[in-house]
Amino acid sequence: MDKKYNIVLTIAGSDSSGGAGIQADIKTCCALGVYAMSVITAVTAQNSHGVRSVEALSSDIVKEQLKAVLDDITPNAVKIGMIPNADIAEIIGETIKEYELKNVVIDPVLKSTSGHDFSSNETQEVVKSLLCPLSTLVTPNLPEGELLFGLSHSNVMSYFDEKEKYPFNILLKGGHGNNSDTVTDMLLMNKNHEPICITHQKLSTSNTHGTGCTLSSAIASFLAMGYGIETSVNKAIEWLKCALAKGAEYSFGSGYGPVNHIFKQIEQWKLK
Ligand code: PXL
Repeated sequence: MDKKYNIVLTIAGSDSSGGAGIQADIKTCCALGVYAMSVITAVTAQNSHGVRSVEALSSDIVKEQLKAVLDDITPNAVKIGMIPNADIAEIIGETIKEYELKNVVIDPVLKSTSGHDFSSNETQEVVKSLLCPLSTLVTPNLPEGELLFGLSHSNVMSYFDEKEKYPFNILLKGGHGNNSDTVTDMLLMNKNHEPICITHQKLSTSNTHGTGCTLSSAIASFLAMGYGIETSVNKAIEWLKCALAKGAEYSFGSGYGPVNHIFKQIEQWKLK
């Protein structure tokens, strides 16, 4: 028995419709051949139209889940998604320190694709001051980058001018940008002096539910395999582009459908 899985621990909320949150994370890890462990922070009731309600799990059960897995199994990477309150954010921060977790990717989930608010100012403060400095990469979209860090496409250089303010790497995702044809994601790395720009064609689809969760867990999966940050980001974007293109072919519910996490499996087994 000398084989070892590449393991990602996802710490996130549950999406009953299966396209985002912990379900998207687990599907992504499985599709990329990585073993997924999951610590659930909150449960949402939602469908393709939006979030009907959210209930945070107690801090105690979140802590118990984290302790149970980490006392026994060391993940190769960690993805952090929905954090429903500041207490849970603090528990996650203490856990990263105590277990010296590596390759931590934080997707600062502030709103769902359908516009539901997931985070309070108090939680955002803990995410910014405690969690981000403990992470390998933070993956805000443009509204999150602006709100959390005051960063936008036009002032990204302030990341490099004030590095002491940002002791972590950021992938500023451009999907909410104004350009109708292309999307530019910017990778801001502490070791560099300028952004690495990744520009790709914008895909016309409303099946975008769970895009952010899927990208961050794909990055965590590639980090878990041992790739560096830049390679992991590039590979994850390439894979997400396929999952989005393949997801665009499907109708699912009557609102925002999910990306297609299982396109490879459907192809491989020639499923109908
Ligand atoms: O995509 C953000 C997100 C994260 N986590 C959960 C969600 C969503 C969006 O709906 O439901 C649980």
